[in-house]
Amino acid sequence: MYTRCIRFFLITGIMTFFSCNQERKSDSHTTDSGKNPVATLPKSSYATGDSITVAFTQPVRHFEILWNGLKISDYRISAEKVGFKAVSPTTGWKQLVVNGTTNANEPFADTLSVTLISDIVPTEISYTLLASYPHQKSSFTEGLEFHNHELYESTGENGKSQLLKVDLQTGAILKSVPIAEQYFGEGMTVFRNKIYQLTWQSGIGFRYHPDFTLDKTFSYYTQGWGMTHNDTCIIMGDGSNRLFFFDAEFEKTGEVEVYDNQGPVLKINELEYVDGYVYANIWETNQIVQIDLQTGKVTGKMDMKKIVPAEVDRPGSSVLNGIAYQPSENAFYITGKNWPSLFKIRIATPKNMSKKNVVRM
Ligand SMILES: [Ca+2]
Repeated sequence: MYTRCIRFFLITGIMTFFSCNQERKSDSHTTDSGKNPVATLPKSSYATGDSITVAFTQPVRHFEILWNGLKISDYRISAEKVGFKAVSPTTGWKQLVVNGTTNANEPFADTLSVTLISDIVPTEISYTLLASYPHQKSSFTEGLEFHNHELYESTGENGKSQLLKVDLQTGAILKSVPIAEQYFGEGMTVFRNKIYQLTWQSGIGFRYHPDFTLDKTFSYYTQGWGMTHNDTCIIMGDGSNRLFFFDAEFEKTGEVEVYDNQGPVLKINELEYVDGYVYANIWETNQIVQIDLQTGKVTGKMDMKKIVPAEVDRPGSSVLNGIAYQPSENAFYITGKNWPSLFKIRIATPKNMSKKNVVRM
């Protein structure tokens, strides 16, 4: 009741203020309220949990705020501004609609865009190098994944792209299938006993049976970069800060935008899903980020510089690009495009990181 009373007096006060303000302004100029927005945002980027401020350009009689389609009832009013909490489970673009009636009895409905970045400072994740293995220098690695203790790899470049099964100990190619010259191979993953392989800019992917015979092709309307999966869906990146979710027939079922506390995390490349998090190379860097798949927030970062072979540490070409997790060893295997080595590492689990069960369909 106390809160309601305060709100009543605040609203009464702000309406009186707006009315007085209206009278002062009416002598100086006229405003076409049908064209100019009544509700505005002083800034459009906020961290999740921040207070969002909506400013009114003219006095309003009453208003309503819809945040991602839901009416906001808990807000604070001061002077010509209204503030409310940017509550959202995910980062990224959000829609804010403010509608109502001005003191001049003009209805208004303004649609505003808000971008939510992460409110978390990513933890620097440490790791231990456990072993190294040979890796085919001819392999322009675009995808790397274990399935039933066997190592699969997808390679790129037109005329050289392949799907491979590789012997971990020797780097020898145990099984391979080339893809046609016009395609540039990209990420791969094994989902529900089928092998999926993306191409870069062709919008065409390949689905194989376990014996590497082609099952079908599928299409998508963005670039193909990294790919991984969890129990319920395939997860794919396109080089932006977005991860897309697909079912087994490659019908899109959702997406999440990835942000750290500085802004969008772009150039997300090779992917590996482990316990609710996606680990991703950032293209042309030695960095792997840990992404909370439920929220899109980057929770941790790893600098892989200390394992990058000196002879291949060149931007734009032989870059870090391969992450595979072997659950039976709790170990990650890391390599890069045309690297001579593949490294086995174990990462230290940050104290604030919990195993998650993520369901996205
Ligand atoms: Ca992978």
